[in-house]
Amino acid sequence: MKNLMAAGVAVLASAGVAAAEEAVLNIYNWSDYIAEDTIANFEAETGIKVNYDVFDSNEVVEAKMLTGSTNYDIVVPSLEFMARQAQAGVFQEIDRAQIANYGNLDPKVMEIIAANDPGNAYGVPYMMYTVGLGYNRDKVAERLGSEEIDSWSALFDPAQAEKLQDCGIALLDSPSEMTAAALNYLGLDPTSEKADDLEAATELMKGVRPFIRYFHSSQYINDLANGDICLAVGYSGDILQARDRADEAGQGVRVAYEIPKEGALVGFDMLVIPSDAPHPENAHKFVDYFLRPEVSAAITNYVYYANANQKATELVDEAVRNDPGIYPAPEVMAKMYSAKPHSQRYDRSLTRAWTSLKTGQ
Ligand code: N2P
Repeated sequence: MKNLMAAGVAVLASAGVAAAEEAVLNIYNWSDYIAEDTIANFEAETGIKVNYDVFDSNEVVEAKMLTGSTNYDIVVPSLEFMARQAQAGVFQEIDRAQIANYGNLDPKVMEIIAANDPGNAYGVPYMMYTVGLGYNRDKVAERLGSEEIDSWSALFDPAQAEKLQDCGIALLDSPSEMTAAALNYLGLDPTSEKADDLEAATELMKGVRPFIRYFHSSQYINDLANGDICLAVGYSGDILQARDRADEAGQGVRVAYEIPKEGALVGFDMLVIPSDAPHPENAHKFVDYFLRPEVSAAITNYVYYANANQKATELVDEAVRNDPGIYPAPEVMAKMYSAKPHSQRYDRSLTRAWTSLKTGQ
């Protein structure tokens, strides 16, 4: 009897500890990357209040993570950035025992990710993206003679970029992703860290620098939708969201997304939990909620990025599932490349090259 009592007290005490975590969850995610009701539904169901902040740059996230004490419970870096941060010890391991829906993740995707997150210890894939070209069909047709763009030459060939200068070209303010695109266009390894290759890629971009209106990693969504720019290097779903915003505005702006024939970057953004997260149990609850098929599918349907939840696919709208910009065909996938974590040394050179490109010095 006494033992039973003791066991009961122990159970109550552990329940007390679990309940002691404040009903708060601090999330730091990419902008335009969640459905309208994802957070509200989670809050209503769990009583957990979510503070939701957004960013549009891996470099910004990395600087914060490496400084520590961010107060975030969930952060969403891209895999190649996450890998380096994990090595620096800033994340805690995902506790699968707290995630009943973990088994919904596609094992093939998890295996690919494991190359950069051994054993899938630290991250759960959120969404997959590609980095390609978004453009205004009519403005491009007027200037380049076709309303289809199929090559990175629309950007990297100075003769073509010059023709698009007046209607506005925007580049991602992402040294890693822009430089990889330039390397790939030159026929070089997009993950090369060789000094000569970086110089060649930077020179290529400098050749079209006079025709670039701005460098920014989210502004292009509205600008494409409103017809204020005509070409953007951007993230697949963001450009497809721009296409929808343009349609909804009804001003006749037609936006398209293209994975150029030379290939493009494919990547994964990863849900991770910082080591010093104040609410790790709530973070696990959110990851579990996200991995419900209907929750993953609703986000994909809204933001136009593919997810790695194999049980969600049948719930994804047919138009989304059949959109080659969201779920590229196997022959297109074969031309895609992924990024690798940079060495510190390369990162410094890359930052220097990027600054010199942007400032023109
Ligand atoms: C969301 C952009 C996510 C893709 N707006 C870049 N990691």
